[in-house]
Amino acid sequence: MIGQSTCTVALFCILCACASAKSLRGGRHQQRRLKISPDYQGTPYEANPIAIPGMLQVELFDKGGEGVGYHDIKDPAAKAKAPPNVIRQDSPIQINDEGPDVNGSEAVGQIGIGMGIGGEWLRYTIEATETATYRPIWRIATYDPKGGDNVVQTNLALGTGAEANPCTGDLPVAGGLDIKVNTGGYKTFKSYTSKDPITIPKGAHVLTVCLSDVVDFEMNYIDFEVVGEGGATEAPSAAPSIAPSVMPSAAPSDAPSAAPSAAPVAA
Ligand SMILES: [Ca+2]
Repeated sequence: MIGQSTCTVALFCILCACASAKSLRGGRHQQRRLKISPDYQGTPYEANPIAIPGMLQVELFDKGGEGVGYHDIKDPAAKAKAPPNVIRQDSPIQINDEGPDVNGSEAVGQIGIGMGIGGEWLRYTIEATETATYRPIWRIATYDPKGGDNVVQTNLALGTGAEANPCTGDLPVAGGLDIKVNTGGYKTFKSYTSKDPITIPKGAHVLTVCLSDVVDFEMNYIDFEVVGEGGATEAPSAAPSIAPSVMPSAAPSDAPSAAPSAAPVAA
C-alpha cells in the first residue's frame, strides 16, 4: 500500500534534489569537480563556469591575472594606450566595447577582445553538460589595409589549469583555425569553422584559447555546437558543412583542409 510515508519520502527526495542542484550551481566548482586542479588559481569571471555546448564570450576570461586567466605579451607602451573599457579593468587585455558611433558590421553592444597577437592566450573555466565533439565556430575580425590576407592560427587546449604552458606543449590542441584571411575591416567580423574537431568530456575543465599566430586580431565569441547538429551558423553551400569528425577525408562534403575552413560560415 502506498501510504503517506512513501509520499513523504518522495517529497523529501525532490527537495533534496532541488537543494543539491542549487548547491551545485552556486557552489565552488573547484571543490566538486576533480577535473580542475586544486592548484589552479583562476576563477570564472561570472558566477558560474561557462556552459558548453553554447557560446563562449571571449571577454569573459577567468579572473586570476597574468599567467592564470590570460597571457598578455603586449609591450608596456601598448598597454598604456589600451582604452578604457566597460569590463575587465583587472587586466591589460584590450576590450572592444564601442558604442553606436563606431563603424563596423558587428552588432552594436557586442564586446570582444582586440589587438591580439601571436603567443597570447586566454583561459576559461567551462562546464560541459555532456561528453560531445564540437567544431567550434570562431567569430573574428582581422584586417590588412593593404589588401593582403593575415595568418590566423588559433587553437584550443583542454586541461586542468595546472599547465604552465597550455599552448606550447603541455597539452594537445584542437578545434582552432589555420587560415589566411582579411575580413575587410578591423570591426568587420565573420565566422569560421575550426580546422578540426575537439572532444570535451562531461564536467568542468579549464579551456585555453591559444592565439598561436595572429596579427591585428579581434575576437567576439567562440560558438560550441555539437558536431552534426547544424544550426543557423552552418556553412553556405559553397563552403564545407560542419562535418562530423568521423567522416572520411575522401567524402565529397569534407573539402580540402586549407580553403574550406577559410570560408565564412555566416555574415
Ligand atoms: Ca563577445
